[in-house]
Amino acid sequence: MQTPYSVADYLLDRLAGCGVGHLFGVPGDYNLQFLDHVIEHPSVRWVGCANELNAAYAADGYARVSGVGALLTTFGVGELSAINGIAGSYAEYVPVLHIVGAPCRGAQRRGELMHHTLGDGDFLHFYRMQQAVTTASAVLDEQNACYEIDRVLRTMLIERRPGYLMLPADVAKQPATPPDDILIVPLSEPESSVAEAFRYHARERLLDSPRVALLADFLALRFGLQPVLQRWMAETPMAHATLLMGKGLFDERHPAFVGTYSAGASSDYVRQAIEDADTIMCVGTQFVDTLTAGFTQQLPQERTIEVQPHASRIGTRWFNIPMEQAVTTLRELCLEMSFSLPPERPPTGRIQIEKGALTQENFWHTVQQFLAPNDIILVDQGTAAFGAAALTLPGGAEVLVQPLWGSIGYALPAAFGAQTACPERRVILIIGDGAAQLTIQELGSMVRDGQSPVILLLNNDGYTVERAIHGENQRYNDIAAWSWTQVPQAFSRECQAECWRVKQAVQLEEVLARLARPQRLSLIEVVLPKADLPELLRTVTRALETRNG
Ligand code: TPP
Repeated sequence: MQTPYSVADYLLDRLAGCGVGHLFGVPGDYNLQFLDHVIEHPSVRWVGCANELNAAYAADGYARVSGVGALLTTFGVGELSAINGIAGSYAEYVPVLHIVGAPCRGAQRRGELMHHTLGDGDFLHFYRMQQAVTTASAVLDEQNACYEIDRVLRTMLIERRPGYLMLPADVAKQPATPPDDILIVPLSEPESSVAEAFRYHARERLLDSPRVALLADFLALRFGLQPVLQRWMAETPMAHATLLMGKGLFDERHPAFVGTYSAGASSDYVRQAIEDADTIMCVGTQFVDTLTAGFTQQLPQERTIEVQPHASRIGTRWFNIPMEQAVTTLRELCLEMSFSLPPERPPTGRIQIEKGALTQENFWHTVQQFLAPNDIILVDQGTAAFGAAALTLPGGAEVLVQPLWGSIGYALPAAFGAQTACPERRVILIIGDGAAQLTIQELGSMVRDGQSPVILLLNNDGYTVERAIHGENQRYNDIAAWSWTQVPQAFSRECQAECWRVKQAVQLEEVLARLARPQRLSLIEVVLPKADLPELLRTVTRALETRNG
C-alpha cells in the first residue's frame, strides 16, 4: 500500500526542485522513518557517510559544484558533529540544507529524559547553537511545516548560505499536500533612482580612468556571475584576476588574465596590473588574512568600485543594488568606452625545473602539466592550498578550497561530494598527510560508490604549514606515520584502488601519465621534504607570524 503524501515527501520534493539529487548523512533513530521516504523518492538519492562532519563537508563540496546541497543528521550527537562543516559553508557562502531528525513533539512537550539530550528537558539547545551558522532555521510542526520549509529554502537560495530544519520524527509523517508550483525566489529590484545613481557615478568614475582592472572573487561564483563576467572579459580587454577562493571564475588562458592576486605576496606583474589601474572593480571580493599576506592589498577606496551581493560602493558611497545588476551596468559602461591596454606580461624565459627528488617546486610543476579542461581540483588547507594559487587552470576547470574557514581535512569528503555531483568529471584531490588523518574514512564511501578520484597525498611528515609558522621541530607538529598506500585496502574488502608511493619527480610524471581517464580510485603518496614550502606560503607565513606577535 502506498503511504499517504507527508511532510517528508514535501521536503524531498522541494529539495529536488532546488536541484538536489543526493542527500548526505548518517542515520539515527530520530530520522529513520524520514529516511524510508528518501529511499522511496524518485530523484533524491541517499548517500551514507562515515560520520556527520564528513557528510557536512561532502554536502558542501556537492553544493559548490552543483548549486545546492543537503545533509541529514540525528539530534544532538549527529548535528553537533556536523556543525564545523556547516560553519564552513556559512563562512564561505555555500547553501546546504541541514535537516535534523528530532524526538517526537509529545516527548519534547513533556520534557522527557530522551537520549541525545543534555538531560535537562530543553530540546532547543542545539537549535540555538545552529543559529550562528545558518541564515534561516525552523522547528517544524504539523501546522507550519510546508510554509517553513519554503521559507528556509528560499532564504538559503537568496543568501547562498546554509539553512537548518529540526524535523521531529512524528512531524515527518504528518499528511501534506504536494507543492503545485516551483519554489519562487523573488529577484530583488533596486529602486530605479538607485540604479540610475549607480550608473551615473560609475560612468563618471570610469570616464576618469585611463586604465581599469577587474578583481573578482568567490562571491561572484556563488551568486552565479561567472557567465556574465566571462562575457565581459571577452568583450573588453582589461587586466583581470581572482583571489585564491575565486579561482576557476575566468578562463585563465585569456591573454588579459594576469594570475591569482595575493596582495603583497603576488608577483610584481600581478600586483601592478591590478593595483596600479586607475579604477579597480572588485566583484565579490573578501580579503582574508591568509590570502593577502596579512591584509597587504593596496586598493584604496577612492580608486575602487566594490560590488557585493546586495550592495555596491563607488568611492565612499554605497548603493543598494544587486550584484548582477551592478556588474551588467559596469559591463555596459565599459562597452561604451575605451581604456588603455593591460600591461604586457614580462617574458618568463625558460624556467629550468630540477627533476630529481620531489620538492614543492617540481611537484606543482608536474601537477600543472597534468591538469586538463573541466577538472575539479580540491586542495586542502596545508601547503596544498598555497601551491594551487600558482596554477594556471585549463578551460572549465575549477578549484575547491576552504581558506576562510580553513578546517583541515575538508577537501577529502568535499571531493567525495563533488564527484557524487559530477561523476563524469575528473576529480583531483591534493591533501596533506595531517589533514587526511582527520577525514580519511570517506575513502571507504568513494570506493563503495565506484568513484575514481586521483588523490595526491602529500607526505611531508606532519604539519608542515604549522612548522613554517611556529615550532619547526616541536613534537606537536608531528603526526603518526601511516602506511598510506595500504589505507585504501583497509577501506574496502575487494580493493578497487590503485596506490603508488613516489619520491622522484619522474616517477610522479609516469604515474600521472596513466591517469588521464582513471577507472578506479588512485592514491599517490607524494613524499616531500618536511620543511619545503610553496613560494607563496613562505611570504604568507612570515606575515602571519608577525601578526601573531
Ligand atoms: N584543526 C583544524 C580542524 N583545522 C585547522 N586549520 C587546524 C587544526 C590547524 N592547522 C592548520 S594547517 C595544519 C593544522 C594542524 C597542518 C596541516 O598539515 P598537513 O595537512 O599535513 O599539510 P602540510 O602543511 O603538511 O602540507
